Amino acid sequence: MPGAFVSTDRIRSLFTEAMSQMYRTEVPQYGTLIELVGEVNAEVLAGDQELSERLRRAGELERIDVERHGAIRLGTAEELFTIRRLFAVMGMQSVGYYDLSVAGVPVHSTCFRPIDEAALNVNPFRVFTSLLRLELIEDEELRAEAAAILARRRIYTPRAIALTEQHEKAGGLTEAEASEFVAEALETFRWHGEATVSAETYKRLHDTHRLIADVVSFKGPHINHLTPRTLDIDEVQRRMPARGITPKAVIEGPPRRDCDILLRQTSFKALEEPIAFTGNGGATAGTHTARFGEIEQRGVALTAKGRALYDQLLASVRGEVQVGASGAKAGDYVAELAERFKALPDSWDQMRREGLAFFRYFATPEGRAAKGRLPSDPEALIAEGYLRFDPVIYEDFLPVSAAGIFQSNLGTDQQQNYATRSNRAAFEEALGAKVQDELELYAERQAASLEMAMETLGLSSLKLKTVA
Ligand code: OOG
Ligand code: NI
Repeated sequence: MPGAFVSTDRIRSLFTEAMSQMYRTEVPQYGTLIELVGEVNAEVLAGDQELSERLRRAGELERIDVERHGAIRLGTAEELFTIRRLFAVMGMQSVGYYDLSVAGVPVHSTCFRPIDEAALNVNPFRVFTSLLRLELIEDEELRAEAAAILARRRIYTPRAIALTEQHEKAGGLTEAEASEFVAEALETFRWHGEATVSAETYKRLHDTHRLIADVVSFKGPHINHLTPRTLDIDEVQRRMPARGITPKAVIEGPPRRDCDILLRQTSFKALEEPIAFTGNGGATAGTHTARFGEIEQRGVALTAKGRALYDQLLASVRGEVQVGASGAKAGDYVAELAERFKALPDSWDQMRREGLAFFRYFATPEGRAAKGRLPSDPEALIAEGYLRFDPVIYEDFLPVSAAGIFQSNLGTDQQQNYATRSNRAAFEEALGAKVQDELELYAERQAASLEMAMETLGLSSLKLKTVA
């Protein structure tokens, strides 16, 4: 039907595909990584019937192959405001606030991603989006200069903005508009080998913080990595060297477990890319490192209680064993992590009973068949196989892990402590919206699944203790 709107899910899928293709030509190692992850995922699924079944039930099996996250770093409030509108065209909203200044990185960030389960299962594309905090630069002159440089650039094409406005006004885009939008929006994420500054300015920015040079010196916020989701991160990491990829020393996040929690990630070093700096007598050549590779493995989303335990356990390990820049003590760290995390139960049912993680409930065929003569105790429903539950996958990021990823790709010599802390209000003002609370989103999905399951069983008034 000509003139009909396409879904935001479709626009997001088209965009992810276009981005993936662009990144594959820009960073050849990304193609190698995708192959490796695909190979390991296929092996894991073939060897683990229970996992394949669980992913199929959750509607996640199809999304694994297209599942990616990326990251960009923006320079100004206006850029952040506009990216929110642009991502909305693709059905992505801002979830979570991450303050990275505590880890010596002068940015604060959010995750843009789809919210509802159906949209997540079509394509869960997420973008870790950071905003530079110029106010954390101490040198006043340099701060003013960086602000002036950023004020001059236009990172969105006029057509991308026009189509975003069209989407806002009309409530959607047609197929033709959508494909034009995808091509135009992609321009913002493209790599530019020409800097907008001289080699001398770049050096001053770089000496203050490598990240500042990366944000300020270029025409746009090049996508700096695109991460596939693996079902066995340890195995992919093990096979990386044979493919010419050298990962960082330790995997960020929780240890390997039977019941995966949250998010485990590892990255490999940025490319050193040739850059042309501006100059009076013509361009001068130099190099810049911005882009890197990363893999992730996702587990169950934790409740506030589970998350507090995770944060506490992780902090205790990090307080005990510091992994050196060249990976010294990595073995001790991994051993200590595994040991301390024994305090967090490694069974879905125990995590559920203790209210540590979120689950999706569903009525079983046995439950439907026994409708009318079911036990009234919800735990009995579970024990007798009438009601089942599966983990709700964590769809977000982890600030401590993100700081580790930032640091390893910027060089570990740059630890700094900024006096100013978290400034969520300023971030939301720049964004032009509130960031959504991820815990609320998970809790809503859990509650909705339980309500539906109970209704199916004809027991809609009952609630599980751990869920209430
Ligand atoms: C983002 C680093 C964080 C993750 O997956 O936690 C990140 C960046 O380097 O811009 O990608
Ligand atoms: Ni990442």
